[in-house]
Amino acid sequence: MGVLEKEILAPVSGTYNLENYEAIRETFSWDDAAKGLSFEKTGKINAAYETIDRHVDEGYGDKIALHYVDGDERRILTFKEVKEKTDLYARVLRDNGVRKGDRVFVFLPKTPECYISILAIIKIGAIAGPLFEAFMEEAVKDRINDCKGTVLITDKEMVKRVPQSEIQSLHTILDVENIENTVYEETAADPVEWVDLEDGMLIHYTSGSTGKPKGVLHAHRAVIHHYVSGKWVLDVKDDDVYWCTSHPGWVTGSVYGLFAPWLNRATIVIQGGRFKAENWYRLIAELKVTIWYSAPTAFRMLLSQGDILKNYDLSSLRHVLSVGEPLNPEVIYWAWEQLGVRIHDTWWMTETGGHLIVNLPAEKIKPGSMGRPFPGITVGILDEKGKELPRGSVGQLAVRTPWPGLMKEIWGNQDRFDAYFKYEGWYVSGDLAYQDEEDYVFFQSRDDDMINSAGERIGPFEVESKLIEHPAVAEAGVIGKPDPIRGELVKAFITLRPGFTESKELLEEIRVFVRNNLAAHVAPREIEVLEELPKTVISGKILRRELKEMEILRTKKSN
Ligand code: 6R9
Repeated sequence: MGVLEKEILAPVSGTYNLENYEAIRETFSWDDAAKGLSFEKTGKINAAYETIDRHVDEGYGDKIALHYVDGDERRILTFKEVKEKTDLYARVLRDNGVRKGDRVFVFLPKTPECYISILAIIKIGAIAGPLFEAFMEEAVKDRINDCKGTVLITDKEMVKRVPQSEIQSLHTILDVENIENTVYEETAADPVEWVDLEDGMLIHYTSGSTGKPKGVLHAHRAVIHHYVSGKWVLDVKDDDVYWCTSHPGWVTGSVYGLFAPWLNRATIVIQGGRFKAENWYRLIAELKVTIWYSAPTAFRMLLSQGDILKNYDLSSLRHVLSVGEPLNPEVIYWAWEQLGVRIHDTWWMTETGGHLIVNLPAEKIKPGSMGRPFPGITVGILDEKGKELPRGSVGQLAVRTPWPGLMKEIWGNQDRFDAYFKYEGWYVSGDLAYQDEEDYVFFQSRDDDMINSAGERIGPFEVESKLIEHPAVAEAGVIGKPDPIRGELVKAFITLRPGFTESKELLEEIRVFVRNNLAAHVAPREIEVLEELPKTVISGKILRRELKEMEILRTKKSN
């Protein structure tokens, strides 16, 4: 089953925020865990206040909140400066008619303004919808339309990908540059809107295996989960420099790129631009990054670049974490040998709002395992009837409800929400896994057709729908093809409409069509033309699973 007993890595000696996992599991309560947050004392909550303003009120206004790095550009903002900027943005939003509960989207590259916009929206009680920077028109439109977003914050470049005339609810588009140039009286009122723990704050769209992406809504209470997991799993301390490599359009980039580290008063790094191994290593060396959160696909790319890491002083790194897809043991061993650090895998989902299965820094790691349940979390491996299976058996990975980060709803779709809770008292993840005698959980696969390419969850349905909009494509079946670097890559099988013949140019044209209309990262890297697609007899559903098996069989033969 892949558990190699000799491959167990002991913790690196040091002092960690959580030293004794077994003891805390006995005594844990979310109420106790939330004690460092201010709403525990004041009874008033606002997630943006807790994340930034609280530190200013507690006397840490001059601490560096962020380092921004893009090419040769460098910027530093203190907590006080971030607070003042979120106040400014919040006032501009109010003046543009934004009220509590409204959905406001952010479509910006990874810049301080992107983070500040998200916080400003939440500060006035509205719901922030961060969009991934690579989205094209269609993806932007579908998401804003779904929850009837009214205002969008973007910039002069990205606004070109916003088809405003096709988004009826959207009454205002704000350019960050104009927001930055707005001036208010110094005496302007504090824009914080105090809300309930249950009020919505953040909506992230995530792919399902059928239908359009779902809008996963999180409530202000999620910051309790963000705060505690930031303290124990990220192990943030006051002198840390923390870098999460994701864009806030992905839940990792918002929860563990923004909320969790800042709730724990970390100095964070925001890095713009594309992935390049040299730049990443240079950044760690230059800013002396101590905590680094990234994804297996990035680690695999770094690994494949070989020795260049020897040119950089990476000795500042003390704690490294991974999320998004299975973390290959080879990668853990590479990091251990080359960087002298363990990589701590973490498992969670957009819907769970925060870490559920983790490797804590003071505990041993079993390469191949995602770790153990976070304190306060109970994992179950269930059969098809929802009955718990014994240790070692593979089944549906489920978690006892509730916990503070758990989503509040799927926007406008009760049925899709209820599907996660089909067994009384459990949240069913859609992943298959097993758990060993020491509680470590081992991921096996998704239970559906979802594709996981470079840590991005891609719904085959959305890609298929786009493919068949191309005049040459009759039908399409999209799968994840196993790939050593990306985990999976998007592969499309298509049939052609009469009158079209297969050619390299045509396939490239189809690929570019998806890229330009949906998003670059979902465009199939491979397209193969078939005479017909395998289908279920009764419902005529395209059998993606069969396509996948065929592909895997072929790959095996050719190796
Ligand atoms: C945070 C995030 C969730 C799905 C999840 C699972 C996969 C996440 C993983 C992992 C293996 C890990 N996944 N962490 N698979 N090991 N440590 O990734 O959210 O984009 O919603 O994806 O990602 O399949 O169900 P999201």
